[in-house]
Amino acid sequence: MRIGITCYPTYGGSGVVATELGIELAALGHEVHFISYSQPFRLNGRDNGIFYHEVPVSSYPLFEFPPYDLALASRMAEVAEFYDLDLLHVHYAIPHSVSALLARQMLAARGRCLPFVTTLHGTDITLVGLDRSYLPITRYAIQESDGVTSISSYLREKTLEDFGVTRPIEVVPNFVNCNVYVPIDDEAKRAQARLHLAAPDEAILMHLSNFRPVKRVLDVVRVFAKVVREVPAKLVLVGDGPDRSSAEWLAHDLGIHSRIHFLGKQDKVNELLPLADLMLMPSELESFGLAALEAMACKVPAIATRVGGVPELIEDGVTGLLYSVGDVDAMAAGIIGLLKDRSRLEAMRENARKTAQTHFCSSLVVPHYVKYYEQVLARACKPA
Ligand code: GMT
Repeated sequence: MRIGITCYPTYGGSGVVATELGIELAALGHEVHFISYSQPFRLNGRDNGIFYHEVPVSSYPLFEFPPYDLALASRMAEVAEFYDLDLLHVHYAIPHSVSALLARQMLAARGRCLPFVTTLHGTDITLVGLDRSYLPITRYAIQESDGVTSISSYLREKTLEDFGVTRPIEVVPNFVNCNVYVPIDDEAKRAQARLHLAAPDEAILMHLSNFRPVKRVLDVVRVFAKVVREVPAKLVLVGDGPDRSSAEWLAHDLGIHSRIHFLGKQDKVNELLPLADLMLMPSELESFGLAALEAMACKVPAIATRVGGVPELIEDGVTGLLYSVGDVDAMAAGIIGLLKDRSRLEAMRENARKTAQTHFCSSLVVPHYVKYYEQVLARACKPA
């Protein structure tokens, strides 16, 4: 198949999923065309079968807000025509599904079928999509999509309830490449690799996000401040975003700044995650929680909040621990308990990897997308 993929190319879970999907599809022999305003950050431009098409957005003095969604629709239609695309797959409904809808109409007027699949990721439904200024158009574009997938059952239910769409929504969970996200099973090697982050007797707690308020990075720092009173540990914060400076201030105020590594944005998170003992994900809301899955594949259980689609990924007490949002005391107590009970932690580490392998490996999930594309194509492009 020749598939056009559109996503937000910057740091963010939906862009990561879209990019990894493109890479996996190309590895299966499909031709993948990314169409976006800049190259998705996990693409290195060298993969066979992957092409990138930039969307130029002209700015005129008259345009206080340059219409990216229109430029995107034009580019989608052009790329579909020039490269004979079979379908478009857009990640994050706003505005990508609207642009895809326009591209489909433009090509239909020329007698060409170009169906599109919309994958819902989270705040496109739970936050942005419910903003009155975006709701009607988002609902319309979801309803008009030739196929709609969501990354968790939670998000499907939320979309059906809040948007009242009647189109069936297929749940295709997020995935991880279980051959790239791997634990370091050689203990001596792992111990050696951890040394640049922590002393041998220190635990390593990790957090990975785009540091937006929804991630509650300040809770990560507060939890760590309590943990470190009881157990020698270091905190490694991976990522950057609006709440980074507040987190740095808080770390200073709590007197724990020297125990925290603020690493900023990192490309190869698969090399960092296996060094951690635990991942912290105390988010206000997660429709899935991709960072936790990536950690689990590396045998790192997550301490997370019982929100959105997280319980579909993490089984409380088995593959991680789940708490109420903001319950810093309980999270800290749970972490301290686990770090002091090495055999329980070890069992949880094994379970986390096993869950990733049995339910969320790209080798299992990507064929689900391919099958879904085939169904959509058969339905949408029937010969007259
Ligand atoms: O909604 C967002 O935070 C944006 C979105 C993104 O593009 O980063 O994240 C969502 O999609 C991720 C990938 O599917 C999920 O793992 C996140 O749980 C989800 N975020 C939220 O629901 C808050």
